[in-house]
Amino acid sequence: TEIVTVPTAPFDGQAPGTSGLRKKVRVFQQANYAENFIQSVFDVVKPQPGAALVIGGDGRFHNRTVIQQAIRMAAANGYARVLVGQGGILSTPAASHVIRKYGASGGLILSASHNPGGPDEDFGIKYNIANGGPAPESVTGEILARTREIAFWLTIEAEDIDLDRLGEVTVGDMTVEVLDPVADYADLMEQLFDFDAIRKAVSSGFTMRFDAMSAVTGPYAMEILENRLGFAPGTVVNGTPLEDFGGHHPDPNLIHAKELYDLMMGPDAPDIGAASDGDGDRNLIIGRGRFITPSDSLAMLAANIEIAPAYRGRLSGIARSMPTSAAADRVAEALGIPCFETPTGWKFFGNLLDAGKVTICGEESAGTGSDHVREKDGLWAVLLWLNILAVRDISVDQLARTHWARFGRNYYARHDYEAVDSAAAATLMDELKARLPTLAGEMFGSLTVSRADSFSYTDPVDHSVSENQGVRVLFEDGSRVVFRLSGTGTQGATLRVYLERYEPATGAIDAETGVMLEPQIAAAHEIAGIAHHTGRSAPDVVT
Ligand code: VG1
Ligand code: CO
Repeated sequence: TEIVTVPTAPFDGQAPGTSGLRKKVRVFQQANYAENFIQSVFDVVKPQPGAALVIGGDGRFHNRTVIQQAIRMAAANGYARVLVGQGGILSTPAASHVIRKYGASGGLILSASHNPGGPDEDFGIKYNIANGGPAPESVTGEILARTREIAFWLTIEAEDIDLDRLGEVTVGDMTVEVLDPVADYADLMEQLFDFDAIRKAVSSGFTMRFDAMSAVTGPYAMEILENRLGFAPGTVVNGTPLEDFGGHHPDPNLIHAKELYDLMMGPDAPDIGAASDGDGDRNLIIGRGRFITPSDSLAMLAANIEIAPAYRGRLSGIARSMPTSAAADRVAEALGIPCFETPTGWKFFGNLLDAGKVTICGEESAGTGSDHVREKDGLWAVLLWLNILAVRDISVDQLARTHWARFGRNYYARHDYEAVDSAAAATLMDELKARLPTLAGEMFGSLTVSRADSFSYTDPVDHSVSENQGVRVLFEDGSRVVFRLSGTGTQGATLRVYLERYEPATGAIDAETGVMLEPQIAAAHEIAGIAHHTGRSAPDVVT
C-alpha cells in the first residue's frame, strides 16, 4: 500500500497535560491538528513489526472522525493491527484492559473525560503504553518535543471503516478488529468480585441507582449491574452515550450529579447511588443520606478490599495523589503496609503498580483503581463498594461511621476557581512560591504554619523526579491547604485549593465539612491572596 506523506507545520501548545492533550473541538478541527499530535506519538513510540494499537473513546462529538483518521495513520506508520471498540467506544479503564489483555504496544484514548462535549466543547487525545497506563512524563515530554518540530504526517488512501460492525477488516496492510467494548471488561469484573454475594443482596432487596450521565459507562453499567447482577431495570439512568452528554458536564460530583444527590438525601433513596464521568474512570459514591468523599472512599475501600475474592491476602500497599486526604495513610499505618504520595494524575501510579508495591490507588478527584488495569476505574470502585456492603451486610452510612470511629476522620474539600485569567493565576502561584521560605511560623487566624513547600516527587522505581507539583502549606494542628493549577482545563486557568483537617476518633466525627474547614479556608485566602489575584471571593465549584 502506498504511503502518503502530508506536509504540515507545528502547532503551539500541544503539551499533554495531566491526562493527555485537551482542547476545544474547534481547535482539533483545524487541518493537521489531531494528525500532528498522533504522528508525534507514533514518531516517539516507533511501532515495531507486529505491533497492535488499541483505539477507543468516550463517544463524544468528533470521536469517530479522529478514529477513522488514526486508523489510516496507524496503517501508514507500520502497525500490524488495530483493535477498536464498536462504535468507537471504549471506556478509559476498558481500553487499559484491552491493551493488557491483547498485548498491544499501546493505545489512543480519545476523551476529554468530565469536560462537556459537542461542537463548541472539548475533545482530547491520550496515549497509553503497553502496561495499559497513561504514558509517563518521559514519553509525554518526547511527544511534546516532537510536536514542536513535526514537518509531515503519514497516512494511506483508504475509505472509512464501518465502526459499528463487529469483526475484522483490512486497511492497507493492517488488520482492524472491531470488538465488543463491554464484554472483556465485564468478564474481568466478574473475576475480581463476588458477584454471587452481590446478587444475593440484590434479591434480598438491596437497591441502587447508577447515573451514567449520558456518557460512556451506560452500556457497561447496563450489562454488569442490570444483566449480570440482577438489579431492577431502570437502575441505570442516562445509560445511552450521547455525543454531547445531553448538554451536561459528565462530571460525577455533587454539582453535576445533583439529581442523584437529591435522591440519595431524600425519602425515596435506594441503598446506594453512584455515577461515573465521560470516559468511565471516575466514580461518585453516595449512601442513603451519606456522601462519601473520594478520599474517604479510597481509605474505606483499602480497609476492606481483601473482602473481594481477587484481593484476598494481597494488599501490598496504597498510593494516593498528594492533594488527596491522608485518610488512606491511617489505614496503611494500621495494616502495616506502605502508603505512597504521588503527584496528581494516574500516570504516576503506573510504576508502583507494575512493581507490585501497591494494590490500590486513588485521587481526591473521584478516581479509584487497582492493579487490575492501569487507569482509575469508575465501575470497579462501585462494584468493590457493592461487594463489601453485600458481604458485611451494612449500609454505606454504617460503614463510614464505623471507619471514622476506628481511624478518625479527615474532613476534606476542594475549591475550584475556574476560567481564571492565566497570567493572574500564574502570578498567584509565583508569589506563593516566593513566600515559601518564610511561611513557617507565620499565623493565619488560629493556624500556625509548620512547613510549606512545593511538592517534588522522586519515583521510587525509576527514580525520575517531577518537580513543581503543587504548593503545600501544613499547619501545626495537622491540617493543611494545597494549591495547584489544573492541567486538564481548556479555558484560562483553574486554581484548585485543597483543604484538609483531621479529627481523631474521639473528636467531632460527624460535623459539617464546611464548618470544620472554615479556619483553613480563611487561611488559604490570606496566604494566596485569592481575591486579589482572581477577583473572586468564592469558588465556582466545591467538591
Ligand atoms: C484532574 C484531577 C486529577 C485527574 C485528572 C484526570 O486533573 O485533579 O486528579 O487525574 O483530572 O482525570 P487537573 O490537572 O485538572 O487537576 V480525568 O477523569 O479528567 O481523565
Ligand atoms: Co475521566
